[in-house]
Amino acid sequence: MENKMRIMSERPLNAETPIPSLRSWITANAVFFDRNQSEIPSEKISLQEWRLRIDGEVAMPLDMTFDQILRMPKAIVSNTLECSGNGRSLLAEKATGNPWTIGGAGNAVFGGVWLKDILNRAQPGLTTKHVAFEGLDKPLGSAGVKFIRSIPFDKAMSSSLLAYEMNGEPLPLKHGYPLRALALGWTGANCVKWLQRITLMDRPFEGFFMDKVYRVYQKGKAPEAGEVVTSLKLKSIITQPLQDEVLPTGPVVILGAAYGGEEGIQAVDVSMDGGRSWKAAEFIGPHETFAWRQWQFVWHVEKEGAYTIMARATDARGEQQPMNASWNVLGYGNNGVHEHAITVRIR
Ligand SMILES: Nc1nc2c(c(=O)[nH]1)N[C@H]1C(S)=C(S)[C@@H](COP(=O)(O)O)O[C@H]1N2
Ligand SMILES: [Mo]
Repeated sequence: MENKMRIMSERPLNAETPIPSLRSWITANAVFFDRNQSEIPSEKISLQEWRLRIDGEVAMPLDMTFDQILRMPKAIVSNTLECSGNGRSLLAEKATGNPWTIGGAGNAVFGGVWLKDILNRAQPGLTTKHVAFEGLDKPLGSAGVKFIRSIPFDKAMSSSLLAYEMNGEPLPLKHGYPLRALALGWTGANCVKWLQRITLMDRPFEGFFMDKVYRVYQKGKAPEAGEVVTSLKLKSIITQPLQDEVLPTGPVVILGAAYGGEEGIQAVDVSMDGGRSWKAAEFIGPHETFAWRQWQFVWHVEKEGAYTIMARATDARGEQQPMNASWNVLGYGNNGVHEHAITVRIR
């Protein structure tokens, strides 16, 4: 299989990571998935000109230079980023949006500063409830709506990062150079790229990207009334073998990754018989709070035939990944075991 990005649209650029590249704990920048609502800036903004504006419900509005941010205490955090719509094309019932399979997710080591350190400098007011992020990407289409998203103040103060480094390199242009927000463990939509302004608010930001999308709702219902997507849902993916692969009898090494956003992963079980029996997979590689856990299972198979392989994650609270995803109009958060099963042929 060719190890190339699967491009779903060029303008805006939406592309998923090839499955073999999901087999390492770190997803390389060159193949990290791309998800954009707008036009990626055509060239890197000059760091001399760049400013980060912090305003709204603050005693001390700020215009920070890049150099000031670099001189603040540094944080290095691994985080699995996933697009809310990842897995959408694997749903049994169609849903509108980019046809992601499993490559709308990746894990990276980000370097930057804690958002709380920046917000504290601006002295948040007591009425602050939400923190809105605005990027410098240009809207596409006639509506011309900017991608602005807000997250609860608690999340901003407890576990959010402003990243300028990704996997040991300056944040690549496509991924938000020079600075992006990361609500750790939350879906990509909460992680605004090309950050230029942070506004503290006494309520959630209102706008298309807050009210009409990134909400979980059913047919005939108003998007606004649906729940906003936040933490990644508990999920496991199988990265080896690939769907429909033909393999010889003998040991088959099954590889995968499991993640649960803010919840740690405790176990992954695999089934080769349609979910009748389950066996524990073994974790391999690093174990960090907001990062996925890589796992493997060595399957000794002697009998030829077609097999369905399933993986099911259990989080630190003992909650299990659902056997079937709960469907919604925009197809967000597909974490069904069945939806992510693969079939292989042994001969
Ligand atoms: N400024 C800006 N930030 C953005 C977006 C965008 O279109 N513009 N897309 C969001 C969505 S929906 C996702 S899934 C992630 C994708 O991040 P990546 O392209 O670095 O993988 O960025 C988020 N941040
Ligand atoms: Mo997304």
